[in-house]
Amino acid sequence: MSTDDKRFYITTPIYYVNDKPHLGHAYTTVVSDFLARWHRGDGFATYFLTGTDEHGEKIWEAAQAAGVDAQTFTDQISHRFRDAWQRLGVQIDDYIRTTEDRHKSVVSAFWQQLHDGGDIYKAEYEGLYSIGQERFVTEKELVDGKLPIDSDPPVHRKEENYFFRMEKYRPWLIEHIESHPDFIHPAGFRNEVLAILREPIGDLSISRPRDRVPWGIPIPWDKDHVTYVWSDALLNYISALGYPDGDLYGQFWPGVWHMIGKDILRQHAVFWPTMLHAAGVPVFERLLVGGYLSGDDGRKMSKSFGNVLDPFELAETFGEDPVRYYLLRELPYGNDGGVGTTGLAKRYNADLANDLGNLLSRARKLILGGLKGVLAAPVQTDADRELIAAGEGLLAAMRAQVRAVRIDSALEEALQFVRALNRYFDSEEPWKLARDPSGAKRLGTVLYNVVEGLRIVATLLEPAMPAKCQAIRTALALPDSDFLSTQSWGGTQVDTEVPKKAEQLFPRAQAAPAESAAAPKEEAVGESDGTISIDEFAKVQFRVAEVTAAELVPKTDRLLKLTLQVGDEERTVVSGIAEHYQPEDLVGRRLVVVANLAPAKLRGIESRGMILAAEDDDGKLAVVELPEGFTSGAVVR
Ligand code: ME8
Repeated sequence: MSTDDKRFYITTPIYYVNDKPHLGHAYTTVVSDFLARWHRGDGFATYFLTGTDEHGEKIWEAAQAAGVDAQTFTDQISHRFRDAWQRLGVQIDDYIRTTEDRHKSVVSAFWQQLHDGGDIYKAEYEGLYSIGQERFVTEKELVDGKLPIDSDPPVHRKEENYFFRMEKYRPWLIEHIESHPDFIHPAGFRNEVLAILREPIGDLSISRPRDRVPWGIPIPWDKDHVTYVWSDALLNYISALGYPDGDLYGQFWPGVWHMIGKDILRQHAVFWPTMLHAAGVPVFERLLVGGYLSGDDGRKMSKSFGNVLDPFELAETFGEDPVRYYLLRELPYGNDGGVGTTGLAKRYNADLANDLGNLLSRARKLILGGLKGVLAAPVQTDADRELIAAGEGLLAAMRAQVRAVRIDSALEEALQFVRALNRYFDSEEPWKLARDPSGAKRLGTVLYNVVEGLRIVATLLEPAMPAKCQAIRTALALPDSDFLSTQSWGGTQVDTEVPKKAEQLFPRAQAAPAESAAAPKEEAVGESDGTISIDEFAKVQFRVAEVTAAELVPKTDRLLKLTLQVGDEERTVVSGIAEHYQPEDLVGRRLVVVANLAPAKLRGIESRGMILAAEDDDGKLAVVELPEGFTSGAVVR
């Protein structure tokens, strides 16, 4: 990508169609989709390519095992990948399949050119071959007789192949990597490639005998051979643009970011640039190497280990945007990391249900209750400046992280701003302003600012969660806005009328008891109609508790630590009622406590029980109280 002319081309690996899409494939695709959407939003002419890799021995064998012809087989699986990306809200510009004519003709012409230029020769090859990785391997790479990534050992092969004089370009490649520090990212992988290049890399076998592997693109000067799958697949990145003279090629090559997993580093960092250079084609701008997602057994998520998570199922359970958010937020790009439904539910509840979803619903409640649903003109004060500056600076902060491919940090910037909005909301106490006739002007300002902050968040989080951000706008009657509009506070129309009803955007997810059973649900109910039996009710013990001491939990705005006398027993309960009561007002009151609730730690304090309180639609809250004369400890039935 060139920053001066703002063009951005981004690609994923083209996936093998011997496997159905799993969360590992989804990871690279969602990261790429995020980057494409981000750059599109940030004013770049953007082109996003993905697709499927459909030739070679592995696919041929898989089709045979499935008992169908190879083309039918590849058609089916290629569609599954396409459907998965659609289900995850991935917005692609083109979907390349290596069995398409537009691709095959580029592959033939490309190798013919290298052949004509003297860079191809024929020789006998003898060695060990990994069918899983579709490449020859050396003894040095094997652990217990096989590649660690493979389930089967390599096979012995002796055959005639055509070779590309790759070794000849090794000095050039070293020089190119050394003089382009951003060419391979993160730096650890750049160093790994430089280490590979310190020793001879040999020449690259680019063909297979047709009688052994019939499923490939014919070598144009020798029809008894077909292209090796990698000498076919890598060219997708230019064939899709109409290389050598298509308009898209002229517009987008070579300003491309290739997103890959570390399993295919050597092919992209060594084979691909030397191929391009030999053909006189400028090399790609950046290679961005992602780590592995591991399954619940700690190993790389892959079909051969049987530890994959299905993106369709996850999207069904959590919705596609929470899955996207989780993949983008959880791991720094380039690192390995474990993923699962427990982690997803946790991340979802913390960032989306608690921080973002609650803020939206609290703001809506007060706008509907305190402002009759219509936003008023703000009168900003010094107390608002810090929030405004943070909002106006969010685009620049996120952009810096995205350009450095720290997507997790970019999202964290947005979430920090959401947390700042929550703190602002809590410290301004708009629910009190709503009860005070002289507070109307301030109430209007505070709620305007919260909505404006949410507008900025919904604009800049859109590349991560396109559908949910649209739903936030719908819930607040906000129009679509572009990235640049977030740099000046005030994009929200003053007379905006907020709709009375809106879907609950991020209902809390139940923590997954097992890796698969998580579901974002509202409060759990006993039967489908919400009733519970007398026996179930009888399990809950309500008791009268007298408040003997109360204090604000340090560094929170909402939590009070209450010391309660329940009969002879003293206990501590942490309760989220600080917005509604001064601690000293509670001392001496007799409240109702759920006495047999399992203890929970809140902000490091063990809370034993829960206080009953009523909350109405305007956010008004009152504790349930007993008149004087009731002794503490009395049972409530
Ligand atoms: O290699 N964690 O296709 P492929 C993270 N056809 N990413 C993962 C992953 C995991 N557990 N599992 C898969 C091929 N991926 C070739 C590519 S490109 C010209 C040809 C992702 O179906 C990751 O991006 O085996 C990895 O590089 C890619 O899927 C491999 O997909």
